Amino acid sequence: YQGHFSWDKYLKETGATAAPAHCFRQSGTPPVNEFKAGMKLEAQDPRNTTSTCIATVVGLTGARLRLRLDGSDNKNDFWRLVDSSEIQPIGSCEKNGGMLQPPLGFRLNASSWPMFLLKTLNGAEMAPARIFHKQEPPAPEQNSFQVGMKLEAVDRKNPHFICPATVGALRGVEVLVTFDGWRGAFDYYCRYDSRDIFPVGWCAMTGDNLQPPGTKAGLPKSVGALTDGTVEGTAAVAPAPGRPPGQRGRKPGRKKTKLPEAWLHK
Ligand code: MLZ
Repeated sequence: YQGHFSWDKYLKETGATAAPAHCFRQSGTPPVNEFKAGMKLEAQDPRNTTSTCIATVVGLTGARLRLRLDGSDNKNDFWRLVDSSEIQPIGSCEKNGGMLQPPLGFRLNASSWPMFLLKTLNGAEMAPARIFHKQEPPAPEQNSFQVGMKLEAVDRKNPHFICPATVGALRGVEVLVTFDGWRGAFDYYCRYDSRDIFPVGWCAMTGDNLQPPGTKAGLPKSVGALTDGTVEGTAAVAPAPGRPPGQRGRKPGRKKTKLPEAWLHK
């Protein structure tokens, strides 16, 4: 048994500081998650953000919902915070004069959408309005991140993962999120008020699952010395030819890297 990743030990080991909570557009106490698997709601289609669709909660992870658009396949699930403004109770779209749309990639003929909509809503368990959060937390007034600060961030290529990250650069209202131990393969710029970034300790508070850092590079020297030789060489990092960019990284089935003892609490 490896134990699990400890921010406390990792921050000490790396000599880094956590970005303060006021930098983030997140609530101080995580929003209550009273959703249940199977509940239906309205969500913006992530692939076509002007359209509002019916979604089903197919999973719950901390303060997030795993959503699947009705009429879509199971390859395009997406995750939303329960206090996201992109989810609404069923009926909201119509109330605002809008019309529910089929998801991009609707698996039936477009002409069957009205009947599909009727059927999918018939007898459905609709998430009650009271479990939605009235408002998203307000955006902080300005970008107060600093290069080197640690945070937790959604890996946008693997959005079910929240991972330890470091502010790599600042660019006006944007922050470069660099994932610890992955040599840039998953890094992205986002606005400082993105809902995809969280203060250190967020996952521990919400009960979401925080991934451990990768072990590919950027290890503090003292930590490198503690590894047992199972850390992969840098040669494994370049995207293998023919593998799509979203699937870089460890080949399936390859031996898992052991995390340095210094990051774990037992
Ligand atoms: N399947 C991938 C997941 C990497 C996730 C990295 N997150 C920053 C791998 O193991 O390579």
